[in-house]
Amino acid sequence: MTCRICNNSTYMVLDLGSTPPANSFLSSIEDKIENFPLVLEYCSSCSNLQLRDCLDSDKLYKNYYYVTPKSQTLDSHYSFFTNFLLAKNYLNSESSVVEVGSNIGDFLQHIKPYVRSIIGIDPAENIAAKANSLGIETICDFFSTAAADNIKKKYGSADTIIARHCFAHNASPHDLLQGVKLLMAPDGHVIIENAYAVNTIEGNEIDQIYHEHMFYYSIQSMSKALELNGLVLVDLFISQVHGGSISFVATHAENNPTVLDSVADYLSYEKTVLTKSKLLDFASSASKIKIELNALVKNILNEGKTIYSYGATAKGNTLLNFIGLNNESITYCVDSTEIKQGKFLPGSKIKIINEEEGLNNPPDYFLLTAWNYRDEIISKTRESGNYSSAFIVPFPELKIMR
Ligand code: JHZ
Repeated sequence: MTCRICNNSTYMVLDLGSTPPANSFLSSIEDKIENFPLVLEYCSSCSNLQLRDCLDSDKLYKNYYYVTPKSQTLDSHYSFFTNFLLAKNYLNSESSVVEVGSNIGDFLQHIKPYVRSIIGIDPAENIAAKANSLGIETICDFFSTAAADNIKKKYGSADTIIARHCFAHNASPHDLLQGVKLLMAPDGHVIIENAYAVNTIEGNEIDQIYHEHMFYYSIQSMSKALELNGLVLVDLFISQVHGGSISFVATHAENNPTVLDSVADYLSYEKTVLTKSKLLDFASSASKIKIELNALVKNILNEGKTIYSYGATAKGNTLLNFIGLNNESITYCVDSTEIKQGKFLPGSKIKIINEEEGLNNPPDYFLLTAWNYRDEIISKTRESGNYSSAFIVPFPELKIMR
């Protein structure tokens, strides 16, 4: 295929077969759902990983089930991230902030005391309505050049545009960046946080691949995309959130800004990871986890023991569907998100129950499909008095934690 960032040719890295969209939870076990191919491609010109086939956004986001969970891990990430933005003056008490893909507004709620004004924009009707009901002004729309133009006319330019874990969710990065270019104040900044391709590859995180994640950004591919839209990468912030993330900081290229050393430092390491041989290792890790996890589950079930999955995550749905595990081997999936409870995971048809039910009638093993919250979820389980359920942690290497 042709790279959606730089127009050069790509090659295939991994084919995970055909799966349903990861957040399309079923209301009834009888519901039928369509599968779509999940194929990862690499462009060696701009070091960009992307899906070969992108689904129509309306299909993915109109009615959305991902609601930012209440989590200590996320709260402390918001604090580190905000401190970084304030310390570097990418945010200050005079900043007007627009957050793209703001979900129910948790992050905006967090930065509200430090800035002049906040506005969110999110395409999911149910999610934007929830944010507004919580007092966070949220426009219900996809961010695009047209949406940026409307926001600018109504509210003026934005000093800081923040886009956390949503840039990868759009098949047209150039349209998003043109929107940023239009909306951002002359001396403003945009901060784009995303799962980092280096962590995805090094951590064997094959489950980060699902239809919503159309791009797996690297410093090289993001720099290229920015450059093609009159913007320039000036700084970055690395964190462990969501399995390893990067926050790209960019501004208008015509300002000829200083590019901080952080960019060159991480770039040189990135180049040692995004290589043909490491991408091949990543692809082999998919077959390895498939064999090992299936064998482990089979042994556990042969001993007459039970398994629930923990976390009705988008990632988990890639894992279960790729491995071929379903409600015959995994009895329930436990999740704290109210609108997911009572539904069934797409593909595997495992019923989602709430955390209390999961803890009142615990299994012998939890398959930790929300492994990015590993320490928080294990501590919470132990603090509730459950010392009996072991946790199967699938990434970076399959292991059992007791
Ligand atoms: P979580 C989502 O991916 C969706 P997912 C999206 N596509 C994206 O890009 C990433 O996030 C960043 C539950 N939970 O965040 C709540 C508990 O039950 O890993 C959530 O359903 N108990 C936008 O879906 C799920 O786990 C807990 O204590 O792969 C976590 O979902 C905690 C902390 C969470 O993302």
